[in-house]
Amino acid sequence: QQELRTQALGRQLFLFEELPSTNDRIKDMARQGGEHGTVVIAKRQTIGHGRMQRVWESPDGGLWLSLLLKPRLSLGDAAKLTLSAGVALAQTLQDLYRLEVRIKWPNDIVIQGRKIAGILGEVAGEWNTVQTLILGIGVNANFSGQTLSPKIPAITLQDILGHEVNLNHLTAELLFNLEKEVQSLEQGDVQGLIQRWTSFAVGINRPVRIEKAGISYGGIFKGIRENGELVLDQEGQEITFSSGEVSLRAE
Ligand code: BT5
Repeated sequence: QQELRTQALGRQLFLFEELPSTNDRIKDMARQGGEHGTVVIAKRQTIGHGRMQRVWESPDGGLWLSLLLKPRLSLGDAAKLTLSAGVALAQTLQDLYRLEVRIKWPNDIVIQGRKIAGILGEVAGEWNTVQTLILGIGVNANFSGQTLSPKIPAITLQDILGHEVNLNHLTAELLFNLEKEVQSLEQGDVQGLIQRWTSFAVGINRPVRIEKAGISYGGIFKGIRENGELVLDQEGQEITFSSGEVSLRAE
């Protein structure tokens, strides 16, 4: 906490040896009126969540963090905070470790084509009353990717760098960059966010394939709309996809 350079994010920080899921714990805190910027970190999670009931494997050595945000944003804009988290995380990994980081739509953080981190945005409570957003961020840091299930195409910072990283420092920089992104969105700079996101995107302006419900769509990945939808150009026809049960593959 001494390393923090933020105003709000991480000023309330709770560290646990083990939790089922940091997202679940911070949702409880949200219900009990937790403050904007509260952070929960666990050294390991026993049932880490991915999107759509998927499992996020969370052994010792990773950064498993959840954040409670009460941003001054409309519901629609608040949903963009998962994009902000992707940008902040990609920028942090690039700056700290000089790595070439990419974001694979909708929100996988990949290095050398393999997933190094994931983001899970959730809404806590009623949007109409208190707008509370939960951001869960998982970074494969100080463990070997071989500890994960063999079928998962993952990579870790330790695999790439050959040594462990300082998790406190990583956390402080991530929260600093994320706070900047939250503030820029609060100031209405959606275009800036889209631009930064696009600069990290896998397959932008290139042929990609989108798999959705067993159907494959080929086309040029033109970018994302303000609402985060992906725009595919199929021979002059634009089609859009929302995240969900959709996956993207660069050709
Ligand atoms: C995500 O889901 O990528 C969101 C992951 C969010 C994890 C954080 S950790 C702190 C907080 N607390 C939680 O409980 N969750 C958040 P999704 O896009 O659905 O990706 C899930 C898929 O990634 C799984 O189905 C696996 O194939 C793969 N996977 C699981 N564990 C992984 C890991 N450690 N590294 C890379 N890939 C993994």
